[in-house]
Amino acid sequence: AASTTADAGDGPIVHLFQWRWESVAQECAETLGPNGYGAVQVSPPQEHVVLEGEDYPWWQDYQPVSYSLDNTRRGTRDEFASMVRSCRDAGVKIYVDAIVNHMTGTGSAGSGPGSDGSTYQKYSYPHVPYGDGDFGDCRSDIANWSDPEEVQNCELVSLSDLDTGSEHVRDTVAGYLNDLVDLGVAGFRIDAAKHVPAGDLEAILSRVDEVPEFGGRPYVFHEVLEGGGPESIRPPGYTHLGDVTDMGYHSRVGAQIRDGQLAGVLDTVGGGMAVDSDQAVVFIDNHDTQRSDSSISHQRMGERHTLAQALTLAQPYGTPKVMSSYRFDSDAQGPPSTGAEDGNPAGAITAPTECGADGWYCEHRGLNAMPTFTTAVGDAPLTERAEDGQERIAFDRGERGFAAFNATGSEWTLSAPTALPDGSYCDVANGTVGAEGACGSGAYEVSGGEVHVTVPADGAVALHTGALCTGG
Ligand code: LM2
Ligand code: CA
Repeated sequence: AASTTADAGDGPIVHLFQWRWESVAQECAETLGPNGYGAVQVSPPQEHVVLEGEDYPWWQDYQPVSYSLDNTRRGTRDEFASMVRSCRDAGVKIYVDAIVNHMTGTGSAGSGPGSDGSTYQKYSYPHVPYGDGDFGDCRSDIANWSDPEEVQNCELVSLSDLDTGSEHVRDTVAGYLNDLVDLGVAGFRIDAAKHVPAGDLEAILSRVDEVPEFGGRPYVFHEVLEGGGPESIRPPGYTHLGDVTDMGYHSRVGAQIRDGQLAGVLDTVGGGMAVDSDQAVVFIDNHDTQRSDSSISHQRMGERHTLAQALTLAQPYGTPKVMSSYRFDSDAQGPPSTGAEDGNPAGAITAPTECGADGWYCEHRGLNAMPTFTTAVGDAPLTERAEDGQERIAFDRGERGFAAFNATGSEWTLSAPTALPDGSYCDVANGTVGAEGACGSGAYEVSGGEVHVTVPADGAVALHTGALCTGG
């Protein structure tokens, strides 16, 4: 509803999975702002379990112990606040992955203390405070995934399920979100939204303040996995409360690009997606699918994955979210770190300033200034301009952009008609754009409604009216 949440801000989102706050701040200033990103999705910032016995898996973050922002694996509250300011100064918003459905689980999770020293047990979190009565009556795992009662009131992988129908829980969760908004956080990914009744989320979001710096309500997108059952627990059941993640984009488009079916992608995004374009957040992969369906990931696809994310930024469906991740040998493996240290038992996460080193992929850097294309073309319609088999396509976006994609092992040189005005354009898929209009990579001429480009093997070329080559 327009009353509870804002529309997507300008520009694509990048998920800097497991990055420390100080590294995110640096990346905003040096890379994300200049290359056109609108926002960063950061890892959950609240106090979390610390699982030494499990070798500190990444998923510690998804088991909240309290809503303290201090001393998480990613830094202090001050570092978090300073990151929000640095990114804002670079024109980049911070979106927080907000866990509102549950607190900690069982088994290896033990009973604390949490990352900020809070004691806890399952169903008892004195630092919040939440007690036994703040959790639902169903204290067993979801069994029937088509039954909204179970999906929303029983436990997701045995995580203690908050009674989001209660005033105390609603006020407390809204208090956490408002603390973040006060620090300048401009949006939220609502984790496990499928497991919270839409009415409860509406009650919580209606208590969330406007973001002071940006004006208006925070932008919200809900993590709602497709599956059986009625609409109330599927993506369409949440679109009145913000945008929703479209997993079908990952599974369908991700697989098509992996398999070199680029022409088919245009048919897929042209119709039959789960929700309307302006309600969807789309991605080739996320931190979950990388592990559940690893065939569609940078680790498996390499350059083809870069192409997939570039094409996602160029096509017209949804708000694109870019994944930026690290190499892993086992699903639970945490981010690259220096090992356990005093005051940081989970180990100091390394700063991925030198991407490629230490296992950080930094997929977003390989996309160069491609996010500027997304913003420049806006909702201009797609017109196909060239095709060479299934594996090579080129299209216009109105009169604002032209892009070509090549999922083969050899260069593709083509001449294509285009509606771009005559001029010299920076290739934003392969280079950045300098302040004085200097292209980081080559430039291409558009003349008389035609353009001649050379698309690298497993690569892209992208030109748009916001990146004219006017400098040296
Ligand atoms: C999500 N979206 O809706 C996140 O994207 C996903 O990464 C989260 O699961 C999930 N919801 C809950 O927030 C991750 C991870 C799970 C992990 C949980 C909790 O994928 O494997 O579960 O976080 O840390 C782990 C264990 C699981 C155990 C559970 C509770 O893997 O075996 O269940 O903790 O102790 C007994
Ligand atoms: Ca629930």
